[in-house]
Amino acid sequence: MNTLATVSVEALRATAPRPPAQAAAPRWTVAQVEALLALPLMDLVFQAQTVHRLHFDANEVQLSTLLSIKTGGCAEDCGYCPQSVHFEAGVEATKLMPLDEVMEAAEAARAQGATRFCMGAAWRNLKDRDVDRVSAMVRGVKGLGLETCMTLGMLEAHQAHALKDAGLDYYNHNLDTAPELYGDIVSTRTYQDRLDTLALVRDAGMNVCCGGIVGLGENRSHRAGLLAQLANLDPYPESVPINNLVQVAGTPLAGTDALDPFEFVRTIAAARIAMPTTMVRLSAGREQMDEALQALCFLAGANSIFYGDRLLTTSNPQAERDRALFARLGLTVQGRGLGQ
Ligand code: SAM
Ligand code: DTB
Ligand code: SF4
Repeated sequence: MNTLATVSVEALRATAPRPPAQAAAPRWTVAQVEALLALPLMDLVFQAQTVHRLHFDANEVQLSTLLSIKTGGCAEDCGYCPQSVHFEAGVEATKLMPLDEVMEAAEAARAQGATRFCMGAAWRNLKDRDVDRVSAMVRGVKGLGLETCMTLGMLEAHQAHALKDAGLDYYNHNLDTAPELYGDIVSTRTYQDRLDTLALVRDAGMNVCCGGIVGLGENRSHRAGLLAQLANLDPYPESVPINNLVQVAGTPLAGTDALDPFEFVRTIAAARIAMPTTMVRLSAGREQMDEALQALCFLAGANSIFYGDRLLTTSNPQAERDRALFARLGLTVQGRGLGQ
């Protein structure tokens, strides 16, 4: 009798010699991302749109609304941020917002058509004394049928688990720029601190929202460095916000030469190609972009925006104006009907 015929493929695989364990090779090198960024724009956008269509409805956009639940007075010194206590940017510090006000804002966001509600606090790190209050916000907002996202600074493992237990869907924590430029932009924490919190978020079972900010005076190689870091997170983030610096007087980066808008489009396109299934969010800086540029960003693979007239401390296009843009572009809203 041919015994082999009765042995399952699984059993054979289980006994087969295994290759020696190797560190996983990075999916993307900085040079590879830089080569993408250097493509002729039409080729790059075509490639990004092709990848986009393999995984998404190319005419659909997802809407997230932001709420600053604790503004200003932040101990960190991120050179782009008006909420740092180190700079005079005219932002008044507030205490943590009461639950009923958060619920009111979330209900308004839902009524406008948002499907995700992102709550941001200007904290270096979450304190144990605030865990119950932010957890109550997660439960409340989730109870409205919205996806929940929070960005509260650095976390410890038990805090990440508490947020997950409360039902938090996404935690936003950006790498912001390339590792080698990070120290020029922020001195009060390290790149590794950011990576550590991201690992805790992942370990606790939450979705990761992690992106960056361009227009800081970085070069193309830095933008490639940021995207390679993001794409090589294993797994890569489910959401990747790409922010264009909103220059606020009083912050050290105010007065930086504005980024060429086509470089911004290239960054979006390369993010789409390097992270094919992520939601690429066209984030801060939309108010300063015209509608044709935003359309080009959607063509390059952006499929999510911050929606509502405020970001955290700065302004964002009016919801009505965005709805008119969706109608003009024939974009539908994820979870809603055309242009609603
Ligand atoms: N404090 C938390 C932290 O830094 O992780 C959460 C809030 S912080 C405001 C979230 C992100 O907003 C930053 O990582 C940065 O990418 C973005 N951001 C802050 N100020 C900005 C600005 N002036 N223009 C564009 N993006 C900005
Ligand atoms: C992200 O990447 N961008 C958002 C959100 N995550 C928290 C914040 C943008 C802030 C823009 C400046 C402000 O309004 O203060
Ligand atoms: Fe604080 Fe976040 Fe602003 Fe940095 S970006 S100063 S951590 S609020």
